[in-house]
Formats: sequence, C-alpha cells, structure tokens
Amino acid sequence: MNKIFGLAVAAALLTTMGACGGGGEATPAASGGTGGDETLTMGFAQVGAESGWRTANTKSIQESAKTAGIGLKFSDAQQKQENQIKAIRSYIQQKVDIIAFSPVVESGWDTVLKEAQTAKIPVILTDRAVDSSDTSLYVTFLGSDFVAEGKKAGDWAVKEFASASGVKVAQIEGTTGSAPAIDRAEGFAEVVKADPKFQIVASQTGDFTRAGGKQVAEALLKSNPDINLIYAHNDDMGLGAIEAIEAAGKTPGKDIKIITVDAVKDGMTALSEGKINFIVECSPLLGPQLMDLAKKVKAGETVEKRILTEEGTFTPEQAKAALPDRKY
Ligand code: GYE
Repeated sequence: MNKIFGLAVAAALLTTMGACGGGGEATPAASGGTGGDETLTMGFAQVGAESGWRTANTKSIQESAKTAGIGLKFSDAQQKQENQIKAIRSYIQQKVDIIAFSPVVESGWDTVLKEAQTAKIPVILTDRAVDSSDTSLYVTFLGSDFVAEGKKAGDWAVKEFASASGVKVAQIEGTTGSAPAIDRAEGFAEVVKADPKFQIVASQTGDFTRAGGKQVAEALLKSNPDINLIYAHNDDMGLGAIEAIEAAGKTPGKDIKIITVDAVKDGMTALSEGKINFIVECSPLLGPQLMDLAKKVKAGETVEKRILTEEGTFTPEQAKAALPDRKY
C-alpha cells in the first residue's frame, strides 16, 4: 500500500518544465536548425523542499534554466534516496543530454551513476557530494566547502567564548549521511577540539527542517538545561530551536548562543534581532553556474572537477545591513 502510494507520489513529482513560453509542456532538445535556442535538455533530481535554502536553490535552478534556454525536467525526491534514484533512471530512459543532481546522502550512488555512464549521459553534481571512489562517474561537482563552513562556525565560538571557563555545546545536525552534515560537524569539531573548555554534550539530527530542529532542541533543553551554545547545521533548524528555547522561558541569543549555516532571509532576520548570534553563509544560487557548466559539457569542453562557491559570514550588524538587498 505504502509502496504503491510512494510510487504514485514519485511519479506525480516528476514534473517537466519547458524553457520557453508558459505552456508547461516538455520541450524536447532542438534537433539542430537555426530557430530554437533550446539546444539542451537537463534532468535535475532535487533533494526535496526541506529548508529555505532548498527553496531558493530550486528557484535559482528553474529560473536560470529558462534564461539559458535549457529544457529542464525537474523532480523533488522528498529527501529520499530511492526517489532520487528513480528520477535519475527516468532521465536516462528519456535520453536527456545532462543529468544534474544534489545527492541527499553521500553513499550508494555507484550503480545508478554507472547506468548513466553506460548511456553516455554526463552527470554534474551540485551542492552535495558523493563518496564514490570512481570519480569518472561524474564530470564535476559544483558547491560549497562544508568543512570550511564548520571551521568558520568553530572560529567564531572560540572568539566569542574567549573569556569563559567552560562551554557546553549542543549540535543539531543535518540529514544523517549527507555531505553537509558530515562536513559541517567535522570542521567545527576540528576547531573546538583544540580548546579543551568546549564540550559537545549532545549531537542529534534535525534533518535540516524547522520542525526537526525544534524537536531536537526541546529534548535537549530537558536533558541538558545548562547548555551555552547551540550549533545548528542550517538556519531552519536554528529557527526551530529558537521556538523551543522561548517556549522553555529562556532568551535565545543571550541565555543560549546560537550559530547556524545558510543565511537565508528568515535566518538573517533572527540574526538581526539578536536571536541568532552568527551565521556562516552557504549560497543556494547555483543555477547560473550550473547552466553554464551544462552548456560547456555538452559542447565537449573540459571543466574543472571541483568548482567551489565563495561565501562569507554574518554578525547581527552585518545582517541588518545586508537584509534589504537579500534575494532569498
Ligand atoms: O545548508 C540546508 C539544506 O545541502 C547546502 O541543505 C545544502 C543544505 C543547506 O537543507 O539548509
């Protein structure tokens, strides 16, 4: 029953988007000629719609495909690897020119990636990495350095608590097994481990969602009421934690300091209000670079194997200044 329902949902989610006009019909790749500028079809298997970051990322991909004249077939896997694999297989069957996807977790992709390779369809990874040892299975990986993000979070904590004698930290992790959850934890731990006053007293997944962050924080506040710092792997989980802290009669940003990653509008607003203390930026606006890469790959040009996005950090003052122009 559940399986059938799941299949139906997955099928319904495999929507197609034409790049020109508003007809909503799938537009096949142009068969040469001079008229249409749509020369390429991309199948994109998105993770889901779990966070503000993801919503902005999806918008960026859909809009830039239109601008670039690329026919986009888009699917939302609802954070389930099996749905992403199904979507990729359906793109292989449809003989798209390029497959791009953001792998929900790092492992378990080799079989489907080999199927794409056999069908001679190049794969571009965006946002999240895979742990396959065979790097010939994808042409390039475009996205952030999540370990560096974790280190930036740790660096801020070390400075902020410079005069404290002991710091109890609770970590709210992203989706278990995902590249950003693994790497953001690693980067942060590397920095705070060097300073013995930091103690990570709890570390649990909130699956990158606001509801998940709230739930984890509620339990945390009961088991460890004396925590000084929450490090949440994204804004949404930090925002959920704020709700839990306020419900427990404490002041977020004061009684318990909060660091998050992403810098989406809602996170930046909470930062400007002092409820979050520091945000490490992670840009979701990968669409234009992805479309550019797709065109290059289709044209047979070589592209770099790893393309990094550049990001900064925000304090409350910087958030106030940046908010009026923030696009997401
Ligand atoms: O930080 C989080 C989203 O993979 C970088 O996924 C992305 C992360 C982002 O759910 O908000």
